[in-house]
Amino acid sequence: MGFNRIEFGRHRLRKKSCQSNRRDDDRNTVGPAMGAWSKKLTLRLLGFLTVAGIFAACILPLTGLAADTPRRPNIVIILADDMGFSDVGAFGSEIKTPNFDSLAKDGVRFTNFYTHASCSPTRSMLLSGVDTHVNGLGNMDEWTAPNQKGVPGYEGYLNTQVVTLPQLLKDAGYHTYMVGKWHMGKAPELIPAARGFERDFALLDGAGSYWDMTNFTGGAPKSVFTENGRYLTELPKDYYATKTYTDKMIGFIGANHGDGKPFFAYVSHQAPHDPYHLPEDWRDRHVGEYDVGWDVIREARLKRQIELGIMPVGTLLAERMWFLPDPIVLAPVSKALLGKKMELYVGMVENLDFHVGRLIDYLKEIGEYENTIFITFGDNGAEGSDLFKMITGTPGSRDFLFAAIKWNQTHPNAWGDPGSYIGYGPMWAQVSMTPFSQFKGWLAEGGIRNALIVSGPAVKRTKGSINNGLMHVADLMPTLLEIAGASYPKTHDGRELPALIGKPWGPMLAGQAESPRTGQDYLAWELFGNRAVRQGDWKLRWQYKPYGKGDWELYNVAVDPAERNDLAAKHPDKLKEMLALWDDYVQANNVILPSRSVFETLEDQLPQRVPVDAGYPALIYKKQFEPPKEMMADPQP
Ligand SMILES: [Ca+2]
Repeated sequence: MGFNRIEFGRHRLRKKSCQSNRRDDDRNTVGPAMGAWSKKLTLRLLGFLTVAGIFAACILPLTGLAADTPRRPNIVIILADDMGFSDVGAFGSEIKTPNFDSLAKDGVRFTNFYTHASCSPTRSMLLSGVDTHVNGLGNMDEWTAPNQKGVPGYEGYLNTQVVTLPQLLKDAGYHTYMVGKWHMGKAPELIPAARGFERDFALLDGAGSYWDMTNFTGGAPKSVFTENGRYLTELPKDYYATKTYTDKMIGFIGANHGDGKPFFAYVSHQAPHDPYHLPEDWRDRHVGEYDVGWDVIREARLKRQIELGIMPVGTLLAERMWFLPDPIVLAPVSKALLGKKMELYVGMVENLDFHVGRLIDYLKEIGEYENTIFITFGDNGAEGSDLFKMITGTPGSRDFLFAAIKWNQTHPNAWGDPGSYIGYGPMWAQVSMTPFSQFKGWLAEGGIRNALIVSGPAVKRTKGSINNGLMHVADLMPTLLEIAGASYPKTHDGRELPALIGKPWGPMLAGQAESPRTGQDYLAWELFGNRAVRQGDWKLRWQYKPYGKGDWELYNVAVDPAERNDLAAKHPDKLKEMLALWDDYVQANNVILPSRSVFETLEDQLPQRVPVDAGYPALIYKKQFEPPKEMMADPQP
């Protein structure tokens, strides 16, 4: 029996049997109620102590044991924006991420962890534990369909029907701090300070410049920031997003350090979301290393994943997407320019890792590292869409003109500077999502499966080990409440709260279970009209053409994580079973498929095939015309 579990049980007992002896600081150690897992243990302990005598239980706090009462752990969530499954070294990357890797070495890596396919839907489930179609992010604000407008659950921000994780942790006696990207509402009642964060330094938008307040469109040209509940008029001097967020978080933690309260730190980085803005000394650390192109890097990553045990032996890569060229056909200058985009992305990840390391070092310095749970992951698949093209729109339009003025640093020597906008494109997004297919925005594994690392006092599994249990971002609410000794209430501020969809990780982190889910539990997603369900090894999927078939597809993702082999026709019974789960999900969460989708015309926009055949396109392969030598002559005077 793990140390933590005994502690939980003992305190629970103490609270029940010796109310009068309870001191104030006990309240921070014991919550009003425990999860089922802790309750079971409590009952077991109660049985034991009946024999030992209630008297003994009552004097326990008065003896030496009270002195070593463990403090509740601090909780740090490091959320990376659009970072892919295979982008940290511990998950098979060649990118240098010593700090993420050190957390993996001290903790456990999880290979079957799911988020949602884009930023705000994931974040809404992280902080509420409630399904997106209930919590307000049934669609992204930016893409709400006409038939979803005005429907509860589709507000486009984290609605006020839900209670947030920081609010409940604050109620349970935690300090609650957040830095970085918020993306869940800008009105005063929706900002971090109104949703349970005691201190914040937050970018309320979904993205923007890393150097200043420049945003993307003529309609909303300025990023909105808050600090401790006030909207900022300007940014601090020497602002650089990743660095400033880290500095602010260190400041928040330091300001209250030593007051006996644990803290919850939500470190919601903007990096490595595009545009790739980087200090100069981080831009040129890998010059030329990616000129080999995407196929070689992807193969090398899968090889390492298999060696590490992240992917099973025999795993196949997703096919290169049909509209992407084999890098072999590209001219050297194209390879170098496309490679340079990846170099910048790699710089973004390495710079992020550096600042994560600063936070780790700070916690070590003040003696808090050992008592801190770290949870790190990316919020969705890597970004394969051309966001800049979406932003600039049609030549002559307002947004196009805005970009021409504010985002005009297009020369490769300026990439990384203010005013430059570089994203790495679908070819490199596929690399980031090795071995999966597709990327952010889609419900293929490449859109929703991410690399999760958990380390710290709650983790009793072998350090550095890997687990394949089926997990979900909404699990964090019940998991962290349990760790804090708190519980999810039925009502908050007089309103009835929606049900949690997640499962607590306690038994799994303690090494007593391999997954928080039984074979009967399922996960489901809907975004932009695409749909998916996962139960056990099976995955059901419906996606718009040409990323999907415009029909239901069925995969065994345990043996086919790249979703290469559609088994819908081969397993009609399984298909039917999974469709019933989809119906159940729709019913339970009021899923309204959008009448308009950002993806509905995609089939017309993308090329049907890529020009990789020998001799095509003619322009690339055209040879210099050499006239017959005997017909050549000098110009006449
Ligand atoms: Ca994101």
